[in-house]
Amino acid sequence: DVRYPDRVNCAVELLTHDSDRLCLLTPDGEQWTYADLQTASNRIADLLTRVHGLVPGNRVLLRGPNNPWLAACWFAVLKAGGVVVTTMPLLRPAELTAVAEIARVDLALCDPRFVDDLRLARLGAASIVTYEELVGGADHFDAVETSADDVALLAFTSGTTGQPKATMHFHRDVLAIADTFSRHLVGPRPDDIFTGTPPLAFTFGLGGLLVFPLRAGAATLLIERATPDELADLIERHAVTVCFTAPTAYRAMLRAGRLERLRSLRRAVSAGEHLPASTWRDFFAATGVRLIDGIGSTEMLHVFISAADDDIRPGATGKEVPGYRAAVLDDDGNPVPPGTPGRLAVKGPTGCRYLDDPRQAAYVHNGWNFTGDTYLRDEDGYFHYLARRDDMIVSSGYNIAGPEVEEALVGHPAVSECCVVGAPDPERGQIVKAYVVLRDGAAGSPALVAELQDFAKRQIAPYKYPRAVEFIASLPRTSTGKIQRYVLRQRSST
Ligand code: 3SK
Repeated sequence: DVRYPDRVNCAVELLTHDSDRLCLLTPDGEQWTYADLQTASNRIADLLTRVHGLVPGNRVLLRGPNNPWLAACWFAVLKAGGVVVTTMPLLRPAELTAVAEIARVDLALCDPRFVDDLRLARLGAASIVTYEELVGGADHFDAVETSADDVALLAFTSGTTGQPKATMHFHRDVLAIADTFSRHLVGPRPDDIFTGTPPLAFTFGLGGLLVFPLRAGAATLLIERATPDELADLIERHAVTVCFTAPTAYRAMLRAGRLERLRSLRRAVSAGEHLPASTWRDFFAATGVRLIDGIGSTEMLHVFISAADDDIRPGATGKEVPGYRAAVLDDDGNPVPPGTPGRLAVKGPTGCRYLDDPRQAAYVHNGWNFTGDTYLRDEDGYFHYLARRDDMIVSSGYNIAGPEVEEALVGHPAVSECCVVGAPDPERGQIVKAYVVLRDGAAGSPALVAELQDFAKRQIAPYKYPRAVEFIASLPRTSTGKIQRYVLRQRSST
């Protein structure tokens, strides 16, 4: 049930558990109980209101890596009735300026190790308070009785186009993502230990590493930074049971080997990018864990199509998460027959509300949120990802989904990862071009290009094979790890 009382503060709801249960863990062995987090966030909320003049509705920028301090500040701002604007730790001054201007922030709380770039940003009248300065607050704080429809978060998306937008999410939305996707697909238990790599500033990480574990009274290991190999070590050392990360990290863990380190995992969620069937199968064969794929978006706050356990069909994203409806529509907004590609549209308890941004009209119409993805729904009701709408390549009249070609190429032993885009071509309009990152030890050569082209032709219709292949050192990514296809599209057209 995703109906909540008119007055609800999600921070209060998430912290209402046995006070001596373990709540936050760190790789260094710090352990915070629910009582510790309650007290730390009360102290900060008290200081924010008493010393820094925060009033309900004020917007507070948070900057720091995933750790208990960031979590305590997140809860403090919400308890004080403020709006949290969590930023990616990797953002540089110009990007922080854009966030502060769009969100019109009133105050910034910052990890002292990350304050230099924030000081170089233009924050208007907002002052910066570092965690070290957050001392002397009272242990007790009466949380503001916010309305369920008060804005709790401004989450930023730069999408894959580089143009930042703020999305507004209410207190009830924060609870709804836990009571839909997490409850029905992840099924957390109070004795679970969660971990993963996405920053709390990315709503995939916020849900998976803070909201979902705490809604269930479970614990979460907050990691500031870890390579996939280090993540596997931490999973073993802390007997982690639920992991949230991206397909790239699951593939890297497979390559790193020693998969017995993942023995404690009972759930592993993959999102942020399409999960190829080959990655799902390889991970299952090596660990016995069935990856839970899902599509979510910052606009929808979290995952709205997914599948778990026996419902999983590798390669398909899944079905609607209980509470959500999804459809595949044509350009006039009519449903297309099963098996036909179209625009993915979704509605549910959460939805897109851009802050002061005309792009709202393009995202939401007739109550449907148009995510910008091209999908098809099969006869059994499973949704299959084809491409982002602007990733469809039209070559000699054929529609080709870049990710399908990528999926074919990543199965080659020399390929670590790749991105396929359309490159302008005078004869065909566009040709399929693959940017390929090779595995350590493999070397790019004309012979390897020909081999990759043949390899692709053996798996997908030959007209989809990459007529051009370029080897590159790494793929350009956003701070949330999504491939910036537009950068490669631009590169391929120059
Ligand atoms: O943007 C995404 O890919 C995403 C996936 C899952 C949950 C939340 C988000 C923002």
